[in-house]
Amino acid sequence: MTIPHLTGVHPAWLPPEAFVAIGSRRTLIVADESVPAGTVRAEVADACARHGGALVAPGEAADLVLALTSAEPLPPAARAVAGPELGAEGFLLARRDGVTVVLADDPAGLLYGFFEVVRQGEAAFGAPRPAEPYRPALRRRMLDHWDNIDVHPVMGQVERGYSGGSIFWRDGVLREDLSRVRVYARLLAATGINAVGINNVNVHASEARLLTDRLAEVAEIAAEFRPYGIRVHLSVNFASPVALGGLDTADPLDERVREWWARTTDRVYAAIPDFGGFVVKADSEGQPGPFAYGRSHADGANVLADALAPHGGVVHWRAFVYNHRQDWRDRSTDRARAAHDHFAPLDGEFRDNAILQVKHGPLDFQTREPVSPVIGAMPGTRLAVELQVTQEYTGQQRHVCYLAPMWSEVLGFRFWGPDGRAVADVTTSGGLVAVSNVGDDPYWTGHPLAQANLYAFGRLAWQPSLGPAAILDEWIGLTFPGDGEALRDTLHELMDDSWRTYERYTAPLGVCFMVRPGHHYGPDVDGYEYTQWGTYHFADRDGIGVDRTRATGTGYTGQYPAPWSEVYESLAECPDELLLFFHHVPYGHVLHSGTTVVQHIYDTHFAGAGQAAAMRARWAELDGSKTVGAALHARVSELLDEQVRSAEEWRDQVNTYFLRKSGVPDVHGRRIY
Ligand code: GCW
Repeated sequence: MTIPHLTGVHPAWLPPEAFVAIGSRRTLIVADESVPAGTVRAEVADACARHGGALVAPGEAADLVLALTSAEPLPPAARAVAGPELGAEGFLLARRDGVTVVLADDPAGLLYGFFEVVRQGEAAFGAPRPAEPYRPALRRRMLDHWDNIDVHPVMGQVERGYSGGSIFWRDGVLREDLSRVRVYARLLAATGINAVGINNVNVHASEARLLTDRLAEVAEIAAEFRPYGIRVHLSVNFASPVALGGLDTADPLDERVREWWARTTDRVYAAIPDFGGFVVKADSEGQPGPFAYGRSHADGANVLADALAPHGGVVHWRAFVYNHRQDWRDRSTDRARAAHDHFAPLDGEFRDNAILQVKHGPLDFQTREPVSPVIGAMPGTRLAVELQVTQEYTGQQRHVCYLAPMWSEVLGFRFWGPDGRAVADVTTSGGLVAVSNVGDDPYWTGHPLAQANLYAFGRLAWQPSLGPAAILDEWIGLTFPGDGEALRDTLHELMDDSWRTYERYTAPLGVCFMVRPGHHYGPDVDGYEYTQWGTYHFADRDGIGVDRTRATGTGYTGQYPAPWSEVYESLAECPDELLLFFHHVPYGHVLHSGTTVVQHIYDTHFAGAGQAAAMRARWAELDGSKTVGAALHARVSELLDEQVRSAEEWRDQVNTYFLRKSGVPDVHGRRIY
């Protein structure tokens, strides 16, 4: 195998410099050629060819030893550190007697150990250090693409994609040259990702056929991911037995339907023996599902799980099920309740190889939501948390918005109080999934700085306890090697707090939405207020917010265990940043911060837009040609212009709206329209 190097595409966090430390050393690899151990050998050979090092034979002196514990004989440097069991993806990293050792039980562990040495660079060849085991905290670390084969008339080719077209398909067919997919796989493996869903969960007609007569395309894509230890998943349409199989029903309890799924899945595995499994969006926003047959979502998921089980596959079944045809006049229906209402009663009914994939918040990837109560309510179910790396509601890759701080909060949330388990502990077997932000853009992610979100997602899925600033630091060091402290400081200043900055100039205090309907970019305070989507803020002349209490509201707070059921229920205890998610309050309500709700809205919107302007000014001070490159610098500058414009638009619309509604003037007398 050869390592592909693309021209005209940004190398992201794997530029040639990232391989200098390894490529300039003598490296001994003691492993067979099985996948992905063979990849490690090819990687080292490629790095050595560029940087003057060499792959050496057993018995020769080496600076770096990469070995599988099963190798015989194990080189002395490796034998000296061997010990603990490392598991399928774990590895051990040590340095003694001038030799750096990576030891793994399994080829995948060797691959991750190799990329850990890449990440550490020279530091991996410094002072001696005892053997340290590395193991992923979460078993499944997955990216879902919302790619279509065809260009959808409204959504484009990639639904909620802000980085151009699909890297898989073009003009209705699989791309002839898939080397970019291979490079993508390499980037993902370097962050620890081990699964990818390749097509949109809204499965349209052409894409549905990937399961059957277009399966060869999936096999080709899987072949590009395989060398990097990534298994491919397919989003499938629940009604496939009807649409593709010619049956008159997709009832999951109908024997013919079960047989159809089993047979069809057998064929998939005949073509792709390491196929990962299915992803399903059912009974959601118009997608078909088991409700049509009076069956539960456990019935629906289990028929697919049973078809996959003999092959070791899993089904990711999404919990994003709610009534998207709600009447806005109906105050008793609360969309936030829906996933818990539907799924919590089914706990324990899902097969072991069915994973319930739950959006991190109860609504829809908003800038600020509480953690979905479903995650704390299903101890007998394998749960995966779903995040959006693609920035649908967080600036659409036109705004700088580094999302790792939000994700860390989610993963660290403790449903049962400070001594209870965190979200990351509840999801170890199900894992972490995110919607990818990648397209055929030369920078991969539209906004070059949005690469950091993709990188951070993988790293957090591997080790949720990593700090967002530390991850950003890694990303900066790898992506912009040798650019020094000034660039590092600038990027931290721009990015560390950018999620909170975005929050400041958009929807306040956890009230959510206020975006333009349809494309979801930019402000429209009442855009969704009188629609069917169940996303309301209820602002009137006296106050704002959604009463989700048990006492007087929708009862949503009761979906949390104590202490949160009490904390969120209580106006006095509810955290400021989520106040309007849980309570309807007068504009004069005083927050813990000491200001009133309406004054908080004015203050944060002026501050947020001001911070966006400060980010632009900071970036302008940077000499692009001497640091990140002139082209990247120019692209970010242009995007920052748009971010500043958009932040001002948000500020002025939101502030004007609330001044007009409430009649309460800004105590600082700033300009509101
Ligand atoms: O956030 C919403 C998006 C839809 C998406 C849906 C989902 C794929 O606006 O575009 O559909 O969520 O997660 O299924």
